[in-house]
Amino acid sequence: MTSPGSAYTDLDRPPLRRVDLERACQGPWTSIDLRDEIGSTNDVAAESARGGAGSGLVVIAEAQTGGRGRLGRQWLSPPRAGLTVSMMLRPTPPPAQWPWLPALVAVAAATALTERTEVDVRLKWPNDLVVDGRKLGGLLAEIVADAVIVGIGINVSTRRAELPRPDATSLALEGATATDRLPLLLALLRHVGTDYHAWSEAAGDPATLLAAYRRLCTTIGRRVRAELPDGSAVEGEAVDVDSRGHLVIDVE
Ligand code: BT5
Repeated sequence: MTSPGSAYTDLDRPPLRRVDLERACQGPWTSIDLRDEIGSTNDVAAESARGGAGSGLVVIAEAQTGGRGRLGRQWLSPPRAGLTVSMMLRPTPPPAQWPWLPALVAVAAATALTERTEVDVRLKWPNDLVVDGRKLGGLLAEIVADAVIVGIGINVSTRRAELPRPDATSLALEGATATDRLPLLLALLRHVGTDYHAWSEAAGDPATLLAAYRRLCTTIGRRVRAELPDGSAVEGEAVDVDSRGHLVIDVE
């Protein structure tokens, strides 16, 4: 008989256990789907959404064979080295406010990870988790069948040689005081749950969220180069993230 992670060989990377995750089912979280190896947690969550699953499903994979980034890019992570999680929500605020959800999850994730690991996790616009400019995690949000799916990948015990780019990092590499995935995952879901509740109560008004996002966003104040949809590019200083979530660049 096999169960998720039963054949693991790396003692630094124990599997998550279904029984420990049951306590995550509170607030908006209604069910947890823990898988050993799948293509992409976002795809499994999307399939459930299309099948009519209720709001609050969390899909977690120990390994992904087709982890996706944005714009057709890949997300790569060795089995159990990180957290690869998708949250499926059917928000009550109007759909015009739904694009705020990835920012909400990014803020909650940075807050939860910093609280648990003492690593100063910040955001790079739009939704990368970074430590001193190095990429620790990323988010991929999609709207499927009246549901928002926010997927997040976080490097936890990933070693330098396992990372796909020199400017990527993991909590272990940044000297985290804790690298147990279970408490990190529970803290992440708790923070997202609390912030989601507040945002829903505010009918999707992003004011509180935007203030927290601005505090955590290291892109503001930096020189940036932005590629525009028409193929051109602009350079300048990023001065703000506005109330639509757009990065404001001073090109003077
Ligand atoms: C992202 O895309 O950063 C979003 C990543 C979302 C992954 C999660 S895992 C759970 C859920 N299920 C999925 O299938 N996806 C989500 P983007 O900004 O496009 O960045 C992708 C780029 O980051 C790649 O082209 C690589 O250069 C780099 N990259 C890939 N894996 C990485 C890793 N583990 N750590 C840091 N950088 C990585």
